[in-house]
Amino acid sequence: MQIIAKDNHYVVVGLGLTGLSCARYLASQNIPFSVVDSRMQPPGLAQLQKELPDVTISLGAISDEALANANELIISPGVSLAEPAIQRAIDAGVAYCGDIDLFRRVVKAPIIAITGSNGKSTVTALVGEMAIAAGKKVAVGGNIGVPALDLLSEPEPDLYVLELSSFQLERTQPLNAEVATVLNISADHMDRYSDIAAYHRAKHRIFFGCQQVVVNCSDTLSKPLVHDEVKQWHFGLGQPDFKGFGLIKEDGQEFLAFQFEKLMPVTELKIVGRHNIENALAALALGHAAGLPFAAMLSALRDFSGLAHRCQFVTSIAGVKYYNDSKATNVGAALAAIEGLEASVEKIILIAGGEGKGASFDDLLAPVQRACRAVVVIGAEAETLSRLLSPAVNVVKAVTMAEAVATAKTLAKEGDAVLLAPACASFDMYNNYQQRGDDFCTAVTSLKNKSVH
Ligand code: UMA
Ligand code: ADP
Repeated sequence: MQIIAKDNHYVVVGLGLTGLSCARYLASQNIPFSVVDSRMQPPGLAQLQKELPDVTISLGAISDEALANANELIISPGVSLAEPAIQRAIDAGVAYCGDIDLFRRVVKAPIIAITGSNGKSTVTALVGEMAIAAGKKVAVGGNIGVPALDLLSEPEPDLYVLELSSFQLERTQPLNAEVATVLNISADHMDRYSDIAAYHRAKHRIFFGCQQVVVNCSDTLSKPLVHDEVKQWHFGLGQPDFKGFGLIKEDGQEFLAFQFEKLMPVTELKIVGRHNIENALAALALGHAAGLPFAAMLSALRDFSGLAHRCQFVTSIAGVKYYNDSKATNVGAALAAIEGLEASVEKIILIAGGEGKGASFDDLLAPVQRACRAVVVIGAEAETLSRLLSPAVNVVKAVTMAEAVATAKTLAKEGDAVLLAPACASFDMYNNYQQRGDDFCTAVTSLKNKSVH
């Protein structure tokens, strides 16, 4: 493909949440643009036609012609840069970026930027709550759900807290964040990256141009390569040292701590599991780097009861607790949920399965053998999970979530927990993880109603 002339207009690729936010932003700046999406019915279509009826929209297979004359492509995170038409346009010299670049070009307030394989949303939400408790005007968004461009406002807030995915970061130019972190790295999105090194490279782009970094001292893959003048803070579950956030143990009690100072007993946290203690420490480190006072941060930590679909307690039926961890969309997250719960219950009945994203499930085997009484498998990876886990534990297949929950109930004994932690994406059965979690909660509630009557 030969580029002959640019016609000074932008092409927004993808018409989901991000595409819609880009369209609104470009329209507000009177910048000419068109929109393409490979789907015939992209989710943002009706809204865009309602808000901006004059915009040209091309749906279905993305053509070279639709991209060729663009001044710049603004590519949504769900669209791979390896998509053939995109790749051909890039090879032909068409400039491209993501919504985060458009955002970065116009904002002046400091950004706290958060990525990692797991814990991003929890830490992002926590830092946002900490900033509010400190009396700051804060805008929280990105991969957590509100596209960055929808955060723009006049006057600007004091602070932005952005959750960023590898998909967003892989196409973002230097972000120049005030504070940046990669919370942890474990395999995810292996259907999109050639290997873990490529995924790691995408994540670490978050550090480009940052002033301060927060490092997980127990995850070497989270450590950035940055200049000496970049301030470094760290967090981990061990005893903290200089510039570190960690745990101090005293008289059988654990305290969140900064350097050599105890901050608050761990028992005052409402969020459960060791992974959430790490999340609390990461949030403290990020907030401290951004200048938030400890009193406000600790008050926010005490109040924070966690986000829906993350180790969310649903209800108890006949002495069995039901937990919705639908957001455990990879193996690392499912492991954290199992490990976070196992100490407080007899045994776990795990509901797992869905779309595997090319990951290996091998790391599940030992923890499942140790902590689970049985596993109910669902979705596209049901057979693979069954083959792996059935030598170690009772595995039962179910077709629907209602069947999975009913089966789990028959397998559970008093004192157990039924845990939905699929270790997979939801797209084989649902639109998203929220819908899957809601389906689980509905099935649990209706079982409870039946067992009461
Ligand atoms: N798609 C097509 N053709 C297109 C455009 C998109 O088939 O032309 C498909 C993609 O392959 C993808 C889906 O549509 O499966 C959505 O893609 P999108 O880029 O339109 O997504 P948005 O609606 O803009 O939502 C995105 C993030 N989604 C993804 O990165 C897949 C949302 O994160 C994020 O909240 C939102 O921007 C606002 O920033 C969701 C997510 O699943 C929660 N993120 C992944 C994760 O957390 O693991 C990275
Ligand atoms: P993300 O936004 O990165 O998906 P969330 O905060 O939404 O992370 O948590 C998703 C799931 O990941 C949780 O339900 C839990 O199972 C797991 N998880 C959360 N924090 C951590 C952590 N620090 N380490 C490992 N797993 C975690």
